[in-house]
Amino acid sequence: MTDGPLLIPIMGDQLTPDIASLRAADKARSVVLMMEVADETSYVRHHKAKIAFILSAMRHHADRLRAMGWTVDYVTLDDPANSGSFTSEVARAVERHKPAAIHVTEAGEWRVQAMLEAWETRFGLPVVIHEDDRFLCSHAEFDTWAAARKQLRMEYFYRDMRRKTGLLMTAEGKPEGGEWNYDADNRKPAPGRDLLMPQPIRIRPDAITQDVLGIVAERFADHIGSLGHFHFAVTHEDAMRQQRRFLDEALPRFGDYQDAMLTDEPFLWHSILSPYINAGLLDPLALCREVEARYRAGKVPLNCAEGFIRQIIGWREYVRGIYWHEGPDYARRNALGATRPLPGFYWTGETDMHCMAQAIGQTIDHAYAHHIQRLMITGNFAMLAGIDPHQVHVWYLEVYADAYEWVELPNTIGMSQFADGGLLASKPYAAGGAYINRMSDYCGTCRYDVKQRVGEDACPFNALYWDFLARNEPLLRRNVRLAMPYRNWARMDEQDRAATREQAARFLSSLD
Ligand code: FAD
Ligand code: DLZ
Ligand code: SF4
Repeated sequence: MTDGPLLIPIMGDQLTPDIASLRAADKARSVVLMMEVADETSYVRHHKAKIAFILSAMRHHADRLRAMGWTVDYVTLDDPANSGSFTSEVARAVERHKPAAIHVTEAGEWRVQAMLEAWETRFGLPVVIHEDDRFLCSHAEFDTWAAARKQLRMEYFYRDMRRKTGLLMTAEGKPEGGEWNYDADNRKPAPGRDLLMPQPIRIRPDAITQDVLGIVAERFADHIGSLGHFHFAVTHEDAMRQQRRFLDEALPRFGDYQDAMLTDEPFLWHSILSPYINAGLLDPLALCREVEARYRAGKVPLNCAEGFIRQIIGWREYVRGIYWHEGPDYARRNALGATRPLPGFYWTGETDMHCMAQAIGQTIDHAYAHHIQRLMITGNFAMLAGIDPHQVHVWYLEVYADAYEWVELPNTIGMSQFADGGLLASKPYAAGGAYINRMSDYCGTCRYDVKQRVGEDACPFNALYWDFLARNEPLLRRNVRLAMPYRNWARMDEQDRAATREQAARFLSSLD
C-alpha cells in the first residue's frame, strides 16, 4: 500500500456530511471526489429540473464539505477533460492523487453498485464499500426478515420498524393509541379550494443554481420539463426550512387529505420532501422524530403523525428492501404481459382526460406529483390500458425529482403496475372514474362524463377498468380481493359486457 490519501467518491444521492465513508475517514488524509458525469445525467432522459436540482445540490454540498475542512476534488459537467462516467473519472482521480485506497458508500442502485464492485480489480487498490446506514434496515436484515415469511407484506415489516425505532410506541411496547395503522381515517376527499392552503417555500435560485440552470437549459433542452418553476431547496439549511414549513403548516392535516386531488393544487398537505430525503439533504429518522414530538406535544393528531411516519419507516424502507432482495431483473417483470407503447401525451399532458392532463401537466412544471396522482391517475391509466411496464418505469424514473431506481422501481413495477404478479401489492391498484371523482374535483370540468361507461362522452377509465379485469381474468380471478368486482362483472348482462369491451377497444386503438 502507498502512503497516498484515501479517495472518497461521493455520488449525487450521498449528500450527507456524516455518510459512512466520510465518518470512517481522517479529513487531513483524504480527498473527496465529486463528479458530474454524462452517464448519470443521461442514462435516462431525466426531467430538466431533476438534473438541475441534483447538480446544484452537489455543488452546494462540495462547498459545505470544504467549509468542514475536507479537501474536495470536484469535476464539473462542462470540464473539457471530463470523461463521462463514475469509473473513468475515478480512474483520472487515481492518476491525480495516487491514493492508498478508495472508500465509498454502497450505491443506490444495481447499475452503479456493479461499477463500485469492479474498482478493486480495475485499479489494483483496496476498495472498501461501506454500508449505507442512512437507512434503518440493511440489505442483510431485510433478507433475513423476508426469508422467515411465506408472504411479504409491508404492514408487518412496518411494525418491526416501529419496534426497532420506538417511534409512536408506548412504554409497554404497544402502538400509540392502540392501533398500528390509522389509514382508515386518511381517505377524506379534498375540501374546496382555499386561499390559505399550505405551499412549499419557493427558494430563489442563488448564483450557483443559476449557473446550473443555464447549463441544463442548454445541454438538456430536449428533455422533458420546465425550469421556469424551479423552486427546490439545494442546501441542507433550505431543505430544513422546507421541513419546518411542512411540520408547522401541512402535517396537522397531512393524514386527512393524503389521498385527495384538487385542480391546479399540486402540493396540498404533502411534504414535498422526498427529493431532499433521497439526495441526503434531510435525515429521514430525525424527521420522523420531529413528527412524533409534534404529536406528543398535542400539535398534530395521531392519524397524521402515524400516516407520515409509516410512509418513511414503512413504505420507503420496504420498497428499498424489495428492490435489493429481488435483484436487477425485477425491472423486466411483466406478469400481466402488457405490451402497448406509452402514449405520447405522457410527455405533453395534452389529453382531454382532465385528471391525466392535471397530473402530467404539474409533473412537467414541477417534477412532482403526489402519491395518489402517481398511483391512481397516471399509474392506474397505464395499467388499465396495458402499457408495457418497463416503459412506464422509465417514465417515472425520468420525470420526478425524487426518482432513483431503488425507490421508483418497486413503486412502479410492483405497486402501480402489478407487474411483479402481487409480490408488493396484494391486489392491483385498478380503479374506474368513480374513485377519481370521489377523491378529486377533476371530473366536474372534464370533457368526459364520469357516470357513463359507453358512448362518445363516457369516461375512458370506466370501460378500461372492466376491460382490464376481463382480459386478465385467468390471472386475477383467484385474488380474493377482486372477488366482488368479478361478481359484478359476471352479473352484467352479456350485451353490456360486449359494449364495454368494444368501447375499451375503440379507445385503445385511438391511443395507437
Ligand atoms: P409525502 O406524501 O409528504 O410523504 C412523505 C414521505 O414518505 C415522502 O417524502 C417519501 O420519502 C415517503 N414515501 C411516501 N410514499 C412512499 C412510497 N410509496 N415509497 C417510498 N417512499 C414513500 N417516491 C420517491 O421518493 N421516489 C420515486 O421515484 C417514487 N416513484 C414512485 C412511482 C410510483 C408509480 C408511485 C405510485 C410512487 C412513487 N413514489 C416515489 C412514492 C411517492 O409517490 C413519493 O415518495 C411522494 O409522492 C413524494 O412526495 P412527498 O415528499 O410530498 O410525499
Ligand atoms: C441522477 C443523477 C444525475 C442526473 N447526475 C449525477 C451526476 O452528475 N453525478 C452524480 O454523482 N450523481 C448524479 N445523479 C445521481 C446518481 O445517478 C446516483 O447517485 C446513482 O444512481 C447512485 O444511486
Ligand atoms: Fe378523469 Fe374520467 Fe374524471 Fe375525466 S371524467 S377527469 S377522464 S376520471
